[in-house]
Amino acid sequence: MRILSAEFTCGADNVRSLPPPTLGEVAFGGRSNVGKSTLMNALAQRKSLVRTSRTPGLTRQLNFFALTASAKPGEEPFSLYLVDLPGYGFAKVSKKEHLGWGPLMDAYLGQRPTLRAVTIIVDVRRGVEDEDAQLLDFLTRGTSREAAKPIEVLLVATKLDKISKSERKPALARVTDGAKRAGFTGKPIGVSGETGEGTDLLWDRIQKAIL
Ligand SMILES: Nc1nc2c(ncn2[C@@H]2O[C@H](COP(=O)(O)OP(=O)(O)O)[C@@H](O)[C@H]2O)c(=O)[nH]1
Ligand SMILES: [Mg+2]
Repeated sequence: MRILSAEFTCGADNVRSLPPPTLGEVAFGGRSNVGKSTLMNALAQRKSLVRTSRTPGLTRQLNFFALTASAKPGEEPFSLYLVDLPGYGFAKVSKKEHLGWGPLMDAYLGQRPTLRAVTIIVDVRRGVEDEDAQLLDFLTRGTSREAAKPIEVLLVATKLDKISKSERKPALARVTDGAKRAGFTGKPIGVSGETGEGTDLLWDRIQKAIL
């Protein structure tokens, strides 16, 4: 994928501050520190479009990044938003916030008309954990989006570079099994945000979901 432009558009901490629903959107969710920002930067082919850190962030807002990309030279470019969802599974988040996704996430995931795909990122070494399973379950039930088009769920196992070649197959099989228990029957896409491995395949899936 050739990225022709990538820029931060806005952050939204309530439904009214969401940008107008003009471009197709792919949202990224995952536990804090799973490697979400690193993967989004790898997809955008930018070093620091999305801030990365060693300390899990407290940001509760949705951040929108507008990208224009072209799959092959001479092919019509397309535009989309990558949407950074708040990281979950962070112990310092209050008990109250922990229960449920909060009104913004509920409204966004349940009703956003331009939301085409949600990428759920798990650590290939840890597999599908409780909150990943909750999100998978919420998205695959589908009933929560009566008013809007169904969305594609993309399950991504990242930090593939952290395990040896021989560990990959069993680790990915564990991710597949964990997802199945949450009602998701697809296969995970193995990637590394660090080396960029697997991001071409992920882009293919994103492009298909957007167009
Ligand atoms: N080895 C390796 N480290 C990664 C990878 N992705 C992220 N990291 C590291 O994991 C930490 C958290 O990454 P970040 O992208 O900020 O996570 P986020 O909280 O999910 O946005 C950082 O120290 C990254 O350098 C990866 O694919 N491979
Ligand atoms: Mg981040």
